[in-house]
Amino acid sequence: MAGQFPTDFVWGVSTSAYQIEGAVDADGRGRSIWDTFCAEPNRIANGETGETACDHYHRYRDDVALMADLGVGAYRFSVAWPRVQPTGSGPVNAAGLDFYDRLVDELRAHDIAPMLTLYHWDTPQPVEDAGGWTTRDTARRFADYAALVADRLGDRVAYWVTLNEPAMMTMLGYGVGVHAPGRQLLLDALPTAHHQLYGHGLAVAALRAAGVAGRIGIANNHTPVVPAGATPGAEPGPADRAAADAYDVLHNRLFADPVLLGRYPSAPAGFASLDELAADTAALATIAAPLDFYGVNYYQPTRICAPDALAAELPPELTDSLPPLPFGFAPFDDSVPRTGFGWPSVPPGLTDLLTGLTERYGTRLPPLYVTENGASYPDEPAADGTVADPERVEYLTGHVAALAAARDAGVDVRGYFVWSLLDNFEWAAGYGQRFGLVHVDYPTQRRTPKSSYHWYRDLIATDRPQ
Ligand code: GBH
Repeated sequence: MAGQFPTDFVWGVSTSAYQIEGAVDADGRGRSIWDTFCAEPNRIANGETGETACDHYHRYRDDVALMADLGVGAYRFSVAWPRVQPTGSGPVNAAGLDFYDRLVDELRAHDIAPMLTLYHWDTPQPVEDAGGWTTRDTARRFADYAALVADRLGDRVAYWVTLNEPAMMTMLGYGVGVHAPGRQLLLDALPTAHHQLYGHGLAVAALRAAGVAGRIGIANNHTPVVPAGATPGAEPGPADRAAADAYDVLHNRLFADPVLLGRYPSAPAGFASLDELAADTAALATIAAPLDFYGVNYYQPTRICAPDALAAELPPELTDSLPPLPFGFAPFDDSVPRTGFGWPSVPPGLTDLLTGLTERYGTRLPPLYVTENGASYPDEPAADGTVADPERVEYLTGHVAALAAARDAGVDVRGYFVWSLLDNFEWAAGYGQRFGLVHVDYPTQRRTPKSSYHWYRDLIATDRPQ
């Protein structure tokens, strides 16, 4: 399998700050919207929080050692904005940035290329209090923060990722409110997408102005959208196709077109405010700044039907209380394997996604990296202390094969990052969903590599000149 990949193909693992670091009060860190959200009742499964998480802030050397033993060529992590600027503006908190300085040096000492994500959803609370991504000013603040990080780490970071999944921040954070900051603006959340994308463009300009040595990109999550009838086996009709097109705009093209083409997709019915965003051509010119790579997070395809069908992705209390969206989520056939979250495992979706992006964006598409792919399962240690996760091995094996198929089809994809190195704080699901190649026993913080870790190590080793 790995023989199909060139020797300079980058095998990596991904994490994010709030999901692993803990140490929320250390060294002058300010509060983020996730600290606030987790403290509210009924937001997170079992009332869990990222207060301790994997205690990576104190155990990062152990975690880098795990990566070195795994043999990865790169590590994608995120910087917590509230560690760098505790109130989201003003001078740098040097003690907070020191942590990432130590981490980057530790990685480089082990020949692991740092891929640094500037923003993985942990907005400083004072920035949210001033409007968060509903205001354009947040984009400027984000670029100021980017410049502070570039100033300190610009000589040593190999890859810069501006934003992680602005689609999820828009839909889950501001649209339906199952993530921080917990707003329920529905399609009125579209301006938050525009402001994030503008922040991305301004941050790219700030990184270029700082003369950072590394390559610059973004990590968008994409899902191939499949028009479907509302019941398994039913053929999709015209209303289902229109709904699927609307969802494809909302989830995929709304975030990729401005970045790669400098324009918004044409607005489907119900997306009136998209036309206003499209008129902001000055911002679009900034948003379309040329990138050195394009990061893609892939988990699964989505089957979309006309809006009268069950909105399977949302909890019932939300679907009951909100006005209807212009699409519905159709179920997958029972024969499709599910991850612990219940998400379908569909490896060919990754091939379809990568070839689809290549076709749609053509020469405007920079080299691709799969910046996240992975699955959760309820992994627990056996009596002898080992952790076997054959389902994750199967999920990853299928997706690496799908990646090879995309390369065979001519896709320029240069790296693949497993989500995640460690079991960690899985947002609204708390600690119940385990995505790691390494099991974390939270009470003791003991790390135990799972069988998938050994599988990945073998894959990487066979791809390396001995
Ligand atoms: C990523 O988001 C995040 O970047 C990361 O922080 C997170 O830990 C990781 O994925 C795992 O969740 O099958 O219809 O229920 C991924 C966004 C949104 C992808 C929900 C899967 C499930 C749709 N995810 N989606 S459904």
